[in-house]
Amino acid sequence: MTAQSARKPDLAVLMAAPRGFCAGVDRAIQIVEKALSRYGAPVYVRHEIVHNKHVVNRLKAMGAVFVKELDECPDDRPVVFSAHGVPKRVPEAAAKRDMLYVDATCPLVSKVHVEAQRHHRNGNQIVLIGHAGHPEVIGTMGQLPEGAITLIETVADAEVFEPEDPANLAFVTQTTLSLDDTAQIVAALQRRFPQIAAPHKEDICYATTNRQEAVKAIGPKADLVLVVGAPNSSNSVRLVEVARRAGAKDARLVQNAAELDFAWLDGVSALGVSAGASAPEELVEELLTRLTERFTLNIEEVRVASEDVVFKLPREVA
Ligand code: 0CN
Ligand code: SF4
Repeated sequence: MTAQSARKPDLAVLMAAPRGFCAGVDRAIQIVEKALSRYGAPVYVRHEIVHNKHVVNRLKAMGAVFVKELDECPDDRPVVFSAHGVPKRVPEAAAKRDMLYVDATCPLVSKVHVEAQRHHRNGNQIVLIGHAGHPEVIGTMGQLPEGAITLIETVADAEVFEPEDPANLAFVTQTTLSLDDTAQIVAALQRRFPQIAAPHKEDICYATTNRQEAVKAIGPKADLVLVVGAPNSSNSVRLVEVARRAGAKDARLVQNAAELDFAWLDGVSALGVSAGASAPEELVEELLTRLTERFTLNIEEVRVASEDVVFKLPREVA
């Protein structure tokens, strides 16, 4: 037996479950696919349908054209709005131009839009807990007139925020935040403004919650946690932070198997693996395949929840 054919070193791999696609992502991708088969190419898509290059490139190859803004689309082709939601002005502009548009906003994001509108009708000033510049935040803030919603990103923001009237105040959140960071921001707001109206049920969605809980379960046992996902994917980036805080010695985001650097695995005997809500399972499988080049994998799934959420498709493509 040569040295090369000697058995590869063992690597324990803890697979977080749930991981990867959520119901909102699944629905958004199906909307683009069905729009392409119903209306033919090109179908325009405003913003990355979900934050994943692999998904976007596959749809591009099928005839989808991705644009930043609606004014880049012709009047006579269908346009799909991404899963993250859009400000009200976007469907309004599309309707004015008589365009056929299909809204792939996740129903759980739309739910937050409805909540914000309800608070506004009730005369409340609204605090949105979220990250500036993220399309979901732009979309949620864009449901109401300018000034109706104040963005709060941190506990420090919550500590200095001065509402117009503390008795008429409500908060909503982005769906993909860290559960723990958000709880701290909410606690600061509730301490300062005990009357602040809260969501009936958490705005952080089930998929974000379950993926973070799963990473918390593997983090303490892992020397390294790899999260498959994109740098502009809020929920994926949160999983890396959650893994570190849960006790993983290191945690990294990888977009695909090619980004894996084997040097990261020096001294690693237990590797955790998860994937953001917009990352296809295929990319996770490719990562495992690349790992088998150097290691004998002992794979174990760590499941904290089962998911059976399915969202209906909009009538334009159903
Ligand atoms: O990665 P995503 O496309 O979006 P964010 O996590 O950045 O919000 O995942 C789908 C989530 C939604 C909406
Ligand atoms: Fe919807 Fe949550 Fe998935 Fe975003 S992460 S698309 S809010 S289910």
